[in-house]
Amino acid sequence: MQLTNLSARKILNSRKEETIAVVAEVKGKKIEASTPNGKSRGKHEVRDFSSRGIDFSVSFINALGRKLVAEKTEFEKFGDLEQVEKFVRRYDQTRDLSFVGGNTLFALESALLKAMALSQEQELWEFLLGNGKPKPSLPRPLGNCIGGGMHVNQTRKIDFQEFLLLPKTKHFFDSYFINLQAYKIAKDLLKQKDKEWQGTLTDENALASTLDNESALALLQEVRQKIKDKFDIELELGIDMAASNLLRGKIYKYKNYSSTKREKNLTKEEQINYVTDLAEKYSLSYIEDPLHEEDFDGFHRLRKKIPDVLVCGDDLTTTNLERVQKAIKSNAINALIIKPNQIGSLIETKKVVDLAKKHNITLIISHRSGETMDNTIAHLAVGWQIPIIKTGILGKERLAKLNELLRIERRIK
Ligand code: 2PG
Ligand code: MG
Repeated sequence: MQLTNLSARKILNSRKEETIAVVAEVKGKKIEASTPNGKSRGKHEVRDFSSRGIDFSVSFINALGRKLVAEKTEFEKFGDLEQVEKFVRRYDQTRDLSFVGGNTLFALESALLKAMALSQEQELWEFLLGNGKPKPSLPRPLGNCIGGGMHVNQTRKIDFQEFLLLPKTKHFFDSYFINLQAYKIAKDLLKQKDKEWQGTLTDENALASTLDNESALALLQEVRQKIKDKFDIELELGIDMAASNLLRGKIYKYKNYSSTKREKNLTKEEQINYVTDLAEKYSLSYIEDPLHEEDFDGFHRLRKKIPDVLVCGDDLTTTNLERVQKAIKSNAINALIIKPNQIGSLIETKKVVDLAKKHNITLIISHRSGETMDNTIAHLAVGWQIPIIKTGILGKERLAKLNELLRIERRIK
């Protein structure tokens, strides 16, 4: 494939922050890719845009685009992205990609991949899956129903960042439908139980309740029961504690701990016991970042106490091969969040996916809180056969991914 044009421009994400969109032109057709931004970012993520500012990132892509077009560079397969990475590395030798930015590289590589698929008259998921592969399966949607933490801008809010729903169904469509129903039930229950709630939503369109952490979990247990009674479908529950954001010094500080005791400080030991109790009391299936982003040992000790729960690394691992290797070696996780823009490079992201699969780690590909209409992660989920996708329940940027998966499911059938 030879590009006839490759250029970048600034756009706004769902939080009205600036981000990058890249347009590639091939065979007279244009495709676009854009990149989301995180707010509750892990310390070890690469930088989002150039330290010289997003305008510099845009000009960098434009200059690279002119060069690739002028030199008639060929792109046929995923591995060809190495050429782009070599070029970027000539200019940016920093560990955290601070010269060009991880979002810049991710948007660029997503656009090139989409263009390669287009030039072979394939969809991106088909292109990534390759020929002769068995019929792919769709990921299960992990939907954010209630939220708090850094994704909510109000004084009274839940400490945990996300309360997540994972329906157990055979088809993607049914899970998508159940998440919508569960969201509606949760909203009705909140209207009755959360007298202070003004109808506010989180950055990811989850319900920004003012309930304490445990009351929110109890409410979701009710939702789970109602779904069971009405549809006879099991709804698994999870939380993203984003625990690094709770840490002050060596103490986890809660502001909305329980209905009787709003403020509460927990040591590492107490935090491990608290999470264990919550997992048992509310039969949680999934817990993301239950301890802070440097505490591999804490993750490991928690894992031993709740062996049947998915203990997932996000800020802990930041889609970084070395950190994922360390997490696997120290038996800190059995589940892993994949966010390509945490590391920037799709080649590195794929290495992380392959390593995790080799070690039977359950993978979850994830949106960011500040999203765009881009649907690349939906295609990566199918093309790389990732079993779970975390991408909210409502809002046009989240639906852009979910609707794309619905479409792919119909095509595969
Ligand atoms: C998370 C993400 C997405 P952010 O912590 O899992 O939900 O948040 O994109 O703000 O880092
Ligand atoms: Mg997270």
